[in-house]
Amino acid sequence: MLNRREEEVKMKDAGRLPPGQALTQKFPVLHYGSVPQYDMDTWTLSVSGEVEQEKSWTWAEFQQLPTIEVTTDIHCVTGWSQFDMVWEGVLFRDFVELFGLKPTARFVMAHAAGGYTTNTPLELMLEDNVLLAYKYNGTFLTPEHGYPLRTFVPPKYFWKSAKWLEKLEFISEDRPGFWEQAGYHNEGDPWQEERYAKRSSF
Ligand SMILES: Nc1nc2c(c(=O)[nH]1)N[C@H]1C(S)=C(S)[C@@H](COP(=O)(O)O)O[C@H]1N2
Ligand SMILES: [Mo]
Repeated sequence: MLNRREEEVKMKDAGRLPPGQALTQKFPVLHYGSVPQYDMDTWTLSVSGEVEQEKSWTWAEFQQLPTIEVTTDIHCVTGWSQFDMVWEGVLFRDFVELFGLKPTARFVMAHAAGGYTTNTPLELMLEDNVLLAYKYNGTFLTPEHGYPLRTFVPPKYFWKSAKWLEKLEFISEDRPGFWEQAGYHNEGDPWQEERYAKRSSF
């Protein structure tokens, strides 16, 4: 096995390490606030806003939905990247078929425990690798990594992947989420190094 430094050089050469990032070989835990504890008998995921049908799923119902596995890299705005992570969950693109979107739906606000939110364009959420993820490396997420469910949006910095997801709100006009209000870039593309907003675009 390559050491961290060798692996970093290899991935940089392969074009897989975005500018200003360093490789980590462990899975860091990072969030604002504390890890929520859920009673899975009462937990639900709900969808609202510009949808054809408002709906919610219990944990048992959610786990009945077909899942896919994706192996991909993630990049945290604080500077670490992790390669070849194996995630499993419901493909977001398939999920929206279950309730239907109004033509006015253009952005998605993910609402998570403790008031954490993050905004993304709908178009991005419909890409190939975007999941409502609940397994990592074949086992359920640990509480600190977002159990039971998180959004998984690997094309963007990892703050766009909301741990402890509770609600998806489909909106017609963009508005900034938690970190986006606090000065992070609205788009957060690691390849463009969109870490912080030069000035607020709102
Ligand atoms: N609910 C919630 N989700 C969150 C955060 C948070 O503070 N709260 N932090 C984000 C940030 S900045 C990162 S880097 C990743 C970290 O995920 P991890 O702890 O599983 O590595 O979670 C993201 N999702
Ligand atoms: Mo982050």
